[in-house]
Amino acid sequence: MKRQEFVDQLLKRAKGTPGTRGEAFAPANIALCKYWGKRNAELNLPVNSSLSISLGKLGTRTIIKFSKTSDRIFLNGKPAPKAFAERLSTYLDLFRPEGLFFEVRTKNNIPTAAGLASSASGFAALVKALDDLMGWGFTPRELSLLARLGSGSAARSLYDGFAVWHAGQRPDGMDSYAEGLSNVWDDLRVGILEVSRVRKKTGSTEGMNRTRETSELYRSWPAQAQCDYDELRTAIAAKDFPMFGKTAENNALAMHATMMAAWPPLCYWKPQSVSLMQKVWKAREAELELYFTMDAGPNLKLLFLTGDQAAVRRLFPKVQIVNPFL
Ligand code: 2P0
Repeated sequence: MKRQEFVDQLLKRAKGTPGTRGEAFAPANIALCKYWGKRNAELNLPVNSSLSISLGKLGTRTIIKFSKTSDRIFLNGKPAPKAFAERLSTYLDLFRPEGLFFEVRTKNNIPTAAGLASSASGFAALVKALDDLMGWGFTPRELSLLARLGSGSAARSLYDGFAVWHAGQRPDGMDSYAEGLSNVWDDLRVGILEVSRVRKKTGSTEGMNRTRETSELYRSWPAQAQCDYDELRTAIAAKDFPMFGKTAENNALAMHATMMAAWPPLCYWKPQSVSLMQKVWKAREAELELYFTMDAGPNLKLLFLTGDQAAVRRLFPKVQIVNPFL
């Protein structure tokens, strides 16, 4: 199935009529059980289910209107870079009424320094804003199916707090949606440790395709991801922080191991990433309940509870701390 067919099928369920303006916010999210590998690239269907935590008020706000002559895309108040604008326009083609163009103004309130301004909150905010403009009246679940086509991880950014993205089994991808979990973990904190702001050489899509095609270790990934997903759900329900942290950290390291075993090898780490990991391990040996996760980049995201916040700040004075449930 082509993505246009997928969209057309979904749009049959749309209700209202278009207005003149749409606006929405979506939070960034950090995967605790990672999405790594596509079973269908056209429909952005993942190999495994994933689970994430949103970053509260940090994310993307987007305003969308119709435009007469051409698409006009702005990022953080300036005309967007060409590659960014083209990616959005191509995505908007899926929803474009005949002869119409869009004006999109999108802003990230995630400090660029955090290296977190991602496609996840971007595409989630865009589909929410589109829903507002077009009057579709879609549920978050339906919107997650559309956000997924823009960027897989965007499916999870439709929700605050914990979210899961079901891998699904259907070839048409209609069961590969995300949903929010009602669990709230008030004293959970995410700490962002920036190592580098430099744009990565290998994007996630290319990275996961290469890993899936060439890494022998990737064979063990789907089973580990399923197991970690189940353990995280159990740990979240029980608020078992050691189990939660251990599973998230191990999942991230296993994902990176599959990449390093790819060819050509793929390593998103910098020397400083490794020294920060070692600092976390040493702190844990000294009984601090501190864990980390990492995405397709060199930055670390620390996981800890509010009771240890002062100790974490002492160890990492530059850490940016986020309350995911604010
Ligand atoms: C995640 N990542 O679950 C994983 C962990 C990076 C490492 O989702 O190809 O930008 O657009 O679907 O969503 C980043 O990949 O990839 C990602 P596409 P996306 O958060």
